[in-house]
Amino acid sequence: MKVVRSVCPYDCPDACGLVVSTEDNKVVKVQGDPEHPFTRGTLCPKMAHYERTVHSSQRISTPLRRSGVKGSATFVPVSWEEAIACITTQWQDIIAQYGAEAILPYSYAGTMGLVQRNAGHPLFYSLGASQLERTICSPAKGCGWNAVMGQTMALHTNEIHDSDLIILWGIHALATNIHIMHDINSAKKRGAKVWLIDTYENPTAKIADRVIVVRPGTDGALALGMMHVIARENMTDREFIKRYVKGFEELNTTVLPDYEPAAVSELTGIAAADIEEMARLYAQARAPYIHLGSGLSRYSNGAMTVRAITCLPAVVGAWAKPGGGLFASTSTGAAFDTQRITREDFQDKPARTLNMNQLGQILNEVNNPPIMSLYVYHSNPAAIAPDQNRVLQGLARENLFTVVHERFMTDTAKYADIILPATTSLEHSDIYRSYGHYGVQRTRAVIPVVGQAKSNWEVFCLLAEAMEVKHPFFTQSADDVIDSILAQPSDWLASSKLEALRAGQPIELPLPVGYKTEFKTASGKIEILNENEAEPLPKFVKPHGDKADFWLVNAPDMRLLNSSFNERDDLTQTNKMLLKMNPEDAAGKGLKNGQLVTAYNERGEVTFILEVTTSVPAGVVVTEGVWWLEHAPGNRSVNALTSQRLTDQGRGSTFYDVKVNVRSADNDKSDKCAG
Ligand SMILES: Nc1nc2c(c(=O)[nH]1)N[C@H]1C(S)=C(S)[C@@H](COP(=O)(O)OP(=O)(O)OC[C@H]3O[C@@H](n4cnc5c(=O)[nH]c(N)nc54)[C@H](O)[C@@H]3O)O[C@H]1N2
Ligand SMILES: Nc1nc2c(c(=O)[nH]1)N[C@H]1C(S)=C(S)[C@@H](COP(=O)(O)OP(=O)(O)OC[C@H]3O[C@@H](n4cnc5c(=O)[nH]c(N)nc54)[C@H](O)[C@@H]3O)O[C@H]1N2
Ligand code: SF4
Ligand SMILES: [Mo]
Repeated sequence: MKVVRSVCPYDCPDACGLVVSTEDNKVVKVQGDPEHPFTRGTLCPKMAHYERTVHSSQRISTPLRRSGVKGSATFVPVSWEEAIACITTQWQDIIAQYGAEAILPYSYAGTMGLVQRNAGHPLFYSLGASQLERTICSPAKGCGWNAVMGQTMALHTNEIHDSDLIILWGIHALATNIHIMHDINSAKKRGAKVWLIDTYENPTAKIADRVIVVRPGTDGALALGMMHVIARENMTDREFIKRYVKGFEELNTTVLPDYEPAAVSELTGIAAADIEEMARLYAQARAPYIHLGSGLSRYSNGAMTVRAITCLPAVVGAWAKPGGGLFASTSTGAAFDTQRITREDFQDKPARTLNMNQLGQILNEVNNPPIMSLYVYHSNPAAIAPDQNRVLQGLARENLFTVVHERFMTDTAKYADIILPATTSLEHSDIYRSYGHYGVQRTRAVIPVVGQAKSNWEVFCLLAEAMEVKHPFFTQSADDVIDSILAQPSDWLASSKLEALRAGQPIELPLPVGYKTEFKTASGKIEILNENEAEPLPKFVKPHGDKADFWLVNAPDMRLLNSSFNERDDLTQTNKMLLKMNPEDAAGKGLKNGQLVTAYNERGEVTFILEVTTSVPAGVVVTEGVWWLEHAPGNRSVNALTSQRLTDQGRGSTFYDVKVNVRSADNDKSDKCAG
């Protein structure tokens, strides 16, 4: 038996250290790495049996060519030579007729490794293909943070350990960021209180001392209401504000008067007395710490919401207190010279940029040139992109040449003309950083490739050769590229334990002493007032919504990661595609627990299994997880309801800024029979 270190490759802030045991070139066990500084030897239930994904009988093992109708998943195996030749011929014809911008790459974060994730950029830059604006996750969150904090370094999450009030704001931490529980538990043992502020009592509520249920998209008003009370009752930290904050007086005199608790209660659905009490407890805490999720930024007012919340710790001086502050996400971009992977310099002239949230529009509307080929790698847009009906309509276009590089027969792969089999993270090399901590780690393949799988890096090198993109860059291996990055490290990386990193050990990027009050903004202060913003001061803006009865919160599921892990029957056998509804709402509509219901709006209709539960407030319905269509009770999954609208800043997705009506699906069936 061999035991080798690796890293969890999924799009999760934890980026866990793994210890992988292999026997006869097969993975037999996957465990957490006790030496990993953040994850400390534990894993989530998804990865505890990663070997079941790696050696799944559902893995795509050879290249495939379509032999039936698009979407029907009928394919015949072909050789790699045939597959690459087919793509090359199609692309050469398309480029000759429409120009290279008729080719669109589509990728996101099936793997977070820097090399494999970005491996397509050099080729698509070289070809002059359309560029993809990769903003499906949470760019509005970044914009909201930047407006107030600029480039200030993110908190080290071990601050949690010293906090006495930990606010999980719009984050289902037990599912999406479970390793912060190490520090939450130790803080709780020392008396810290935990609050969850969310649109429903998500399963993380069970570790919270207090759950505050807020109306979707109104957290900005809540934050301003809390600041109103804090200012009114003279609970601000005047010394801190004087030294470190710009614009509190302007906020206090021109904005906060509009946010009296009664008015904020109307907007948020939280009782005025609760808002007052929250403000007092927050201001009086020794070291209040806010851990901010991303869900609340996926609204048309997302950046402004995050901006308002980000002002709170400034007003009470939390940053100066050990254990206090606000965590949004870690940015370690400066540690790595990713230009060595992405090679923007390979692009001769600027190509147009298309937004990944608007794939439905892009594929169906006449563009100049139209998109004639889509190359999808480590993403599953047929399931995860908003407005599924439009996306599927586009993917079904007979004249669209679609290539999908995948590990499994996803909803997107079913629409491919050519499928290429992809490696898992244990079959290729990479280097990882995290958006939840300061750990970084290098990995090497642990087992030989399964079947004929190839990594993203290898496939793009093959395609470059076939498309006659002649540059020695494309003759390197992934290891060569990683070695070249580590051979000329940035100052930040060089100041860390570089030898250990090269040897595959998890290491942490060092943080400068006093970083918590080193505010990297134009003024050097926290900018509640920021003249470079269209709105110099934060305020509450209503979310967009739709004309329908219920807000639809479509939150993460513990057992899935976006649409990944749908292949794992051991995780996902039961409770697929539930729609949670409050008992009063269900009674009002004559709906019963366990029955099939249809949620619908102007974009689509989706069948769910109804769960009647008090964990959801009136006027809101909740579904967890992005499911493959084969797991759906009807013929669509959640994203048939979500919209292609973009956020106020950052051109991000607005998955949660959506409303639906709900009816019994039993009637649907009898209608169909009657017709
Ligand atoms: N198990 C699992 N883990 C995951 C993922 C997954 O799908 N499953 N996805 C991964 C990805 S890609 C990401 S980006 C990360 C982080 O993903 P995030 O989007 O930060 O996910 P959560 O942390 O659960 O935050 C979503 C929570 O926000 C709540 N919410 C929605 N609207 C509002 C609102 O207006 N106000 C408030 N206060 N709360 C609101 C939802 O009810 C839900 O509980 O998680 C990653 N980890
Ligand atoms: N309704 C709704 N929709 C959402 C969200 C939501 O909260 N609600 N969350 C959104 C968010 S935050 C995000 S980040 C996006 C994420 O969307 P995606 O990044 O598309 O994530 P996945 O659905 O996990 O799809 C990743 C695919 O990559 C494949 N893969 C894994 N490793 C490799 C590899 O090395 N090479 C190749 N070629 N393939 C590989 C996996 O098999 C998997 O099918 O989804 C978004 N969609
Ligand atoms: S999905 Fe997240 S919590 Fe689970 S093993 Fe991977 S990084 Fe860790
Ligand atoms: Mo994400």
